Amino acid sequence: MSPAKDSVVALPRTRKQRKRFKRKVKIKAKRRAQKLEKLKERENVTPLVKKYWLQRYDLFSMYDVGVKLDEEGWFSVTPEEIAARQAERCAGAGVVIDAFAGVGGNAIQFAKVCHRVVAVDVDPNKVQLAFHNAKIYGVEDCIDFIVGDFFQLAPFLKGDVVFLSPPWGGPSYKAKENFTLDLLKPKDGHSLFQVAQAITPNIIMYLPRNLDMLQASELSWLSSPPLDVEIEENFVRGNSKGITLYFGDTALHGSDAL
Ligand code: MGP
Ligand code: SAH
Repeated sequence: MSPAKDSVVALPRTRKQRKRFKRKVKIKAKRRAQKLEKLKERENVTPLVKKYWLQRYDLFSMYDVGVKLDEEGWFSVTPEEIAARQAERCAGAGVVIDAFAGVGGNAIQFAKVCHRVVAVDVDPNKVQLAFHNAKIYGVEDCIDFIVGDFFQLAPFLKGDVVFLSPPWGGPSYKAKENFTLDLLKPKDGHSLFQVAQAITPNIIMYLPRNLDMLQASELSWLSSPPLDVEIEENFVRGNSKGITLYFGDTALHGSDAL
C-alpha cells in the first residue's frame, strides 16, 4: 500500500535541491526571528525584561489572554507553579494578606484556594496590573486591592496568613554569595518579620536562592516558643528560582489546621 500523499516528504537529492532546501530553511528561520522581534517590540520588551519574557508562560500560563506586567513586575513575579505551591499551604484559609502583591502572581493563586485575599502594594500601577491580571484568571472578586505601604497598614490588617515577597534589590541580588536579610527592601527581613508576626504567626516568605539559610531559619526564634519552620527550594524546569520559608501552621508539621 502506498503512503498517504501528505506524509510523503520530498528529500532534497541533488546539490541544487539541497541548496534550495537550505535557503528555504534559512528564510523560514529569519521570518520566525522577525516575527518574534515584532512581538517583543509591541509588548515593550526592554533588554532587561527579555530573559523573563522568554519565560512568560512559566510566569503566567494565561499570558496570551492578555496578562500585563511592568519592568519590575517581570523580574519579580513569582512563577505560577511556585505561587500555586505556596498557595496550597493556605487552602481553605479565611484571609491571606499578600503584603507585596506586585502584578498579582501570588494573589491570583491564593484567591483560587482561599476565601479572601488582601493584596497590598505601594505602587498604584502595580495594583492596577494585579487587578487586570486577576480578572483574566476570574478571581478579582475574591481579592481586596489596596494601594499603600505595608508597614503603615499592618497595624490595621487582620488575616490568617501573611505572605511576604518583598523587593530583593533587583536582578543583581545574585551578585551576593550569601544573601542576608538586611539586603531586603524597603526594610530588613527581621523588621519585616516582626511586623508580620504582629498579625499572625502563619507567615510565608519568598526569598532569594542565595539566601543565608541559617539566618533565615533563625527568624523562627523571634517568637517564644519558636515557631515551626520549613524551608523549601523552588524550581521551575529544573532551575532553582527561590526559597520559600513556611512558618507556624503553614509549615508542614505545623500544629493546627489553618
Ligand atoms: P532571577 O534570578 O532574576 O531570574 O529571578 P532567573 O531566570 O532565575 O535568572 P538566571 O539568570 O539566574 O537564570 C528568579 C525569580 O526570583 C524570579 O522569577 C522571581 O520570582 C524572583 N525574584 C527576582 N527578583 C529580583 C525578585 C524581587 O526583587 N522580589 C521578589 N519578590 N522576587 C524576585
Ligand atoms: N509576589 C509578587 C511580586 C512582588 S515584587 C508577584 O508575584 O507579582 C515586590 C513588590 O513590593 C513590588 O511590586 C513593589 O512595588 C512592592 N513594594 C515595595 N515596597 C512596598 C511597601 N512598603 N509596601 C507594599 N508594597 C511594597
